[in-house]
Amino acid sequence: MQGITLCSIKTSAYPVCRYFNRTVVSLVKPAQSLGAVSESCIWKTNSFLKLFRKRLCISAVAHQDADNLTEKEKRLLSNLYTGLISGQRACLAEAITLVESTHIRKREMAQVLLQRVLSHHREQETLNSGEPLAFRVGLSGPPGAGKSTFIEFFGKTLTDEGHKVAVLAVDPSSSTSGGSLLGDKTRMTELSRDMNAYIRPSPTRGTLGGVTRTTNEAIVLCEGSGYNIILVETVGVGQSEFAVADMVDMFVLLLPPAGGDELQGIKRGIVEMADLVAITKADGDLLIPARKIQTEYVSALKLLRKRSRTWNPQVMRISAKTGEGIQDLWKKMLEFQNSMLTSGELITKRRSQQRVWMWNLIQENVLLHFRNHPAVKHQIPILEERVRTGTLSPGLAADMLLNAFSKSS
Ligand SMILES: Nc1nc2c(ncn2[C@@H]2O[C@H](COP(=O)(O)OP(=O)(O)OP(=O)(O)O)[C@@H](O)[C@H]2O)c(=O)[nH]1
Ligand SMILES: [Mg+2]
Repeated sequence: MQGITLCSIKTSAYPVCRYFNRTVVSLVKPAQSLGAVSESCIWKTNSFLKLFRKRLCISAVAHQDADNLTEKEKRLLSNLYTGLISGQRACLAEAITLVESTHIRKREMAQVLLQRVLSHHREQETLNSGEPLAFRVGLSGPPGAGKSTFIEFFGKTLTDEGHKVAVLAVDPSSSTSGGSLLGDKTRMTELSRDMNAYIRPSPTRGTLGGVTRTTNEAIVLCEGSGYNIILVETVGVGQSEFAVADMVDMFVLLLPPAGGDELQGIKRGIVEMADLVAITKADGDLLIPARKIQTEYVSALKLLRKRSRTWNPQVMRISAKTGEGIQDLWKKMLEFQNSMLTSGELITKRRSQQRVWMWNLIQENVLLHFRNHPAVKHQIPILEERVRTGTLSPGLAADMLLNAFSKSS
């Protein structure tokens, strides 16, 4: 009975932690003095209170940051936060727009919001026995591999099973073609109408080949809004997939059944990162080439360095046209998730990803600060030109710029 009471208080008390702290103390302390509460219940209560105090500290940090904000901004953030965690799509969209903003004030607000969403996220994870609430999957492949068509089919399969799916489409090609994302939206017509799916193109600016710093933050916001499967689509032509691999639990490479030449653009390093390779369009006339490519990749993967203690990358065939192989692919993905969770590799991976991401942000910001610093800004093109024409060594040019920068900062 006491266990049940404690458990139900636990669940309902999270949103009102301050009240809970007081309530539990006032309920348990007198009962304890009367000898009506067992040792184990007291122990559970104490550890739970410790957790709450920790939670209050996290809130305090967020509140400290929020102190710089005006009342109006605080109200706006509060509404956005409440709407976001209760699953309102409009609030999620607005929150992602806020984190994508380059406006300094808005970035400050975005950080306060993110901090709150992260605290909420941590609480939810604690309730989930410390296990991640969402499965993050990166999907990459060369242009035209069939990524969007696959996501449309796969996404529908997942929402039919009751999942909430968020698709973050990172598309570096859209800045040049100007309409690729529009194309994606029309290719994902069914999924974009589904109330349990949310599709969001990422802006193309940023230093990581289309993946912006905000993709990672958008993942956090989607999870805070209750999406439990996050698909991040990238075109495998640049650095973007390396950056995406550092944000997701599983990295899936989609390859069309094309000859060697067409796959030249796919860098070996990308194949090395794949936890699963899916040969797309395995239907009709393309079935035979798909089988051939599958065999080639099975042999190729055997030669690659093993990245996980428990998982061997697999090669599968799928068709988004006939649906063939897509359920099997999902089963394999769950198998991967399970094995990574059981071995503890998933948690370790997520922790190291956080660290990598922090350094990515530092690098990006330090470089931006350096390039725009008045002491070096005008020197850069002149020295670059001298290095290019061979009148100055790269090392000397770098030293000159760094010296000018450090003297003036
Ligand atoms: N036969 C067959 N064709 C497919 C399949 N999936 C996609 N296609 C076709 O392949 C072409 C490219 O598909 P997309 O889904 O747009 O490919 P993508 O990888 O998203 O392309 P980008 O976003 O431009 O990089 C389209 O003409 C699709 O109709 C499939 O399973 N079978
Ligand atoms: Mg696409």
